[in-house]
Amino acid sequence: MAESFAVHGDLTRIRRKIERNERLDREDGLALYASPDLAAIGQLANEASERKNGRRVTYIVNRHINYSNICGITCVFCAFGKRPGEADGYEFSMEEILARAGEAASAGATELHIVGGLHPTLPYDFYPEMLRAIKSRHPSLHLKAFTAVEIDYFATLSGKTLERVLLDLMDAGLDSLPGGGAEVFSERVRQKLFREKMGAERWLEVHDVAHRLGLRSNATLLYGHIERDDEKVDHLLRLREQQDRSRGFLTYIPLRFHPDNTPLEKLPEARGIRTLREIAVGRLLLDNFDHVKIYWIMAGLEVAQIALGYGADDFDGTVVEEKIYHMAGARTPEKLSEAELRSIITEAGKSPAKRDTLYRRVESSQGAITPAS
Ligand code: V47
Repeated sequence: MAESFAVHGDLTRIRRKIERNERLDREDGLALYASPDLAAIGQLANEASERKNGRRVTYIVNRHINYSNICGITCVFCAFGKRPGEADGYEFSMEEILARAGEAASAGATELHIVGGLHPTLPYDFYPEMLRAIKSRHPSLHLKAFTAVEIDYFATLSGKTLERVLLDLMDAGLDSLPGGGAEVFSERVRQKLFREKMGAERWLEVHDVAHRLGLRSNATLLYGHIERDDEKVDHLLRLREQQDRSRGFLTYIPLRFHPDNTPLEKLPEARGIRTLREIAVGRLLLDNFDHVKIYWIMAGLEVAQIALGYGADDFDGTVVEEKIYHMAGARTPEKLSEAELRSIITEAGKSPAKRDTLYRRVESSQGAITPAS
């Protein structure tokens, strides 16, 4: 009984803080994870989302290109990366990459999302050459490429600074960075699940340098494995501090862990309720992020649609071909049409709006343009 009063009191305190435009703190974050009243938290998050973006829910026509899954390191949670010589390892040729870029451009995509493993033998020059080859053929495609982990690896590979690597890639056509590789900013979890990979400091440093060079980027959190609530709160607060400093994050994307085909496959899969809470808590703590994205590929379509009432204002995307989650057992399809995206958003009571990577409106041939609110 005493506990339920305390929990109720927490949400009342949090609501008051939000009404007074006061920042939520670590204690509030912990209370949001602990509260049984997910509906109330979702309502607060939906209101916060609508204050920023109205009833508009954006979507993007994009395509993912996972150019290779060959990777020199092993992360316990990852089903995508394969050691050199291992079965299921693959590497697209430049022709295959360009063919996918060409298909994306013909299908009306405005963005390519390009990521791969940490390939042990491809030379540094391969990466700027890949971007340059795509950009010279499709100058209007926005190239969102390489997670902070890849950028850090390119710096090691070339002996260059992060700044020099990013400048080389920008010169070749890089337009922004995706948000992957952050996982959970917890040294405890890193030691258990991804000890060969960079830690929080370096992930934040890559984004800091990128923002200072004028590149925008995204931020993620991988949830539903062995992480604790306090570690997720700390992760979100570090993202918020970084955003206060460098202002370059476009969107926050919580990513649901898929355990199949990994050593963690006995872990129970996080269900929809957990996804809705991650979206809502992210929306409430990250008051300096304009957008919260639901990535339907990992959340599942039904939950992704409901997340639009729990604080998500962006529904990513047409995607077309996806390997990271599908090698880890995701049962979602790999693509959606623009018409399907619009209908999912409309059915959720929101107003669909096509965007480019930088969240500028793009006219849609698929339906009436809804006014920006
Ligand atoms: O960093 C790896 C995650 C991420 C698994 O910026 C896994 O717009 C679940 O970052 N189960 C890559 N997740 C994907 C990513 C992303 C996706 C969509 C949009 C954007 C964006 C970024 O996928 C990795 C890692 O956190 N991941 N293995 C797995 N078994």
